[in-house]
Amino acid sequence: MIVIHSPQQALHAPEHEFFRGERVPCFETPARAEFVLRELTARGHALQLPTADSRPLLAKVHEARYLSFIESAWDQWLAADPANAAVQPFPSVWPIRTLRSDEEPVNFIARLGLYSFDNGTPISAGMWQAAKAGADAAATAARLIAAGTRHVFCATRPPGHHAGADFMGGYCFLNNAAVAVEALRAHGCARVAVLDVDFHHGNGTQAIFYDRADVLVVSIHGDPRTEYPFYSGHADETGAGPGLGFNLNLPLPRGTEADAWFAAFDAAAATLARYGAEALVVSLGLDTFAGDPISGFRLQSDDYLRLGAELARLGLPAVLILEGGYATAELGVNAANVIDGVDNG
Ligand code: Q9C
Ligand code: ZN
Repeated sequence: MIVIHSPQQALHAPEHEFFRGERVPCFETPARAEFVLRELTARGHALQLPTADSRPLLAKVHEARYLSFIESAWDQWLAADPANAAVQPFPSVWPIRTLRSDEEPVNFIARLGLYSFDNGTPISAGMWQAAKAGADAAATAARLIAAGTRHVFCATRPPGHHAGADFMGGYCFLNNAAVAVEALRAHGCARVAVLDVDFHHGNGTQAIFYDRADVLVVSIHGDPRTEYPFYSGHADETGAGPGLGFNLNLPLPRGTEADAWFAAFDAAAATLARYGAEALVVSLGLDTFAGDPISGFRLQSDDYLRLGAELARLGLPAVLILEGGYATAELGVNAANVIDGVDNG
């Protein structure tokens, strides 16, 4: 399978995040992509650099003031105080409910809160370059699909499925899956489906397409009653307005093993088949792995070969995009198993 990758991913390397009130080393690291590339290369897959500019697609997916903010966020942080170069910014106040989100605060940390839904998304000096390269990869993959390639994998980070039109969160800044959808549509695919198999509900992708009938979003994830992102991902979220009936959530309890997970996959596949999509975007999170340090499903490495085969069986041209997966040393084998499963399925 063609694999799109940019070395710019390594420019996003924040040191720590907050976990249970403590500062801990980041789970979402450049090493994740390195393990994935190493294994894919060892198995003979061809790497390509992104060649498309995602900028026009980003303008469709995200709000202009949000893009302006994240593109220069690190410079704004340094402008507030040059000593900030050695310190990571985190939001500490958010405009929930009665508070105003129409006015951009002058204070940088307040602006960071305006554009975040958690304090778990560290920004770094190279965040924009890394995230932009990931979005460019998604646009490049969609162009390859439009030119007749069956499957393309974006081995990119930071991930994207928690990022909404005007917010970051869950390690995500730019919604690469949504960029791929818009790119496929710009290339003439009228009906596109997203299948999100990351352990965490892809709240950003859901929100971006929630009122649209031309994009079906299906997600299998940990039940938000107990799992991040908590405030999105319930089964009764089925779309709004013209998009009613075009969003399917399949939440599963913490501890779910392969048999129950693949039963949910069958339900997702049935909905995808009924929709009649022309192309598919897969948000390929691998944090469903039993060894994942921050997630709660129990898939084993061999199950990812089966996942790849099941994805191939959907019979759709597909852009696959790396999302989560934090068992770093096993991430390469798990990702490559999906890719080989698709190729051999
Ligand atoms: N500070 C993805 O898998 N963070 N994102 C938990 C809280 C939430 C995961 C720690 C995990 C986000 C793309
Ligand atoms: Zn995840």
